[in-house]
Amino acid sequence: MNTTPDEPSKVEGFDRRSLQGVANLDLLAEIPTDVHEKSSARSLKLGLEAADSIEDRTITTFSRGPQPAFAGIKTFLKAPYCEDISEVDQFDVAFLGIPFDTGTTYRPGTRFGPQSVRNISALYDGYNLDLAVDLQQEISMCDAGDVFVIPGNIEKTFDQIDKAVSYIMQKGTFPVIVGGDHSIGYPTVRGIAKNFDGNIGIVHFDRHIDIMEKDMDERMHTTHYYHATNIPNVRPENLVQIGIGGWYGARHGLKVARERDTTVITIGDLENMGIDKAVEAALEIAWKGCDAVYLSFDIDVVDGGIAPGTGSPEPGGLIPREALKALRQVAAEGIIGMEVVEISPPYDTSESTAQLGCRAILDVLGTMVKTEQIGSRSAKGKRPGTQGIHGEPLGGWDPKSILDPEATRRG
Ligand SMILES: [Mn+2]
Repeated sequence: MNTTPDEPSKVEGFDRRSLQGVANLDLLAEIPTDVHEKSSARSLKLGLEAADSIEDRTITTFSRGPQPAFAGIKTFLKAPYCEDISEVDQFDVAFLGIPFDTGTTYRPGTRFGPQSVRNISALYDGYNLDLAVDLQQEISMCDAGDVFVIPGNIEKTFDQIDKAVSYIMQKGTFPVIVGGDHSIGYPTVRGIAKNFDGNIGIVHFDRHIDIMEKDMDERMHTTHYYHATNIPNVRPENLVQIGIGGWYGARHGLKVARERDTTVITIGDLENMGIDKAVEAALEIAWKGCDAVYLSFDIDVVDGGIAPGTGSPEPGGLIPREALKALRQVAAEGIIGMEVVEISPPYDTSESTAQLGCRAILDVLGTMVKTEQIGSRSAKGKRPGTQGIHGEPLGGWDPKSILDPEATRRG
């Protein structure tokens, strides 16, 4: 091809300027860079000027910013560690780890999930061409660390998780929760629902239906949606379960789903309807009579060959491109919180499973920025004194857009 870019194309109907990639290059150029510049200045102040032989004088002696990606102390996206949890309200978004795997019924190891997601997140600097967003520039985010779980006691751990999630909700910060096995899916919803005045729907991606009352006599990672849909403002008719199927899953769980009439969308349904349409239908059901939707993403909804680092892998699941697209579609409608569960690093030999969990979070946050739900594009404006991903002051998000902290406490 000897054509220059702006000559008309010989490909019928093709206009180079209509490419998302080309258009987004321009959009990204419009996003300011002042937060990056402040971050660089802060690194220089804290990390000592580099040795004389270094030509790039933004480099420091001690790594104090996002670079090198493989260096430094790994919080999620190298966001500031919110060690004093009372300061979590200074951030739009809080990453919260729940290192708990006592609810596991097969392979353990998800207690190391939050740390593995933090570790691989260092690869990313928060900007994205597909969505034309720059998380570092456009949202303030902290890593709230981990919940103090009680490995020998599921019920006490549930109370700890409920209290932690409630606290972050009451502070008005958007929670990004990383497990842990999926048993945490009950207390996460409990913590959110009791702080929300209105009904909450759930969009649940998983290969497993997870709706038995008990498994092996306890509330294991196969039971959370039985208990979550007993919460008065979390109704089973607004639970949509996407990707369910395969050969692992107790029949009595299916009986509960039938009795409660939850909506089950199999991989076959996704194939038949097409993912866009199936997710559109899922959102209609999840939102019906609700004021908010919670997103639960079990990494095992992705094919076990691509995401092997998980507790109960299953072949025949989604490919990452499909899963991420579906997640973006759910996020675009608005969500009150999200969780990513079932990443088990001991089985995750290439970190691909943790990376996919990290991408799920980035794609959801990027979509929320793009749709002006959070961050500096949000109509709610900036809150002074908040901090950007690498510790610089940045704008904020008015949580009252979806949450009234004074709302009636339930349950
Ligand atoms: Mn599962």
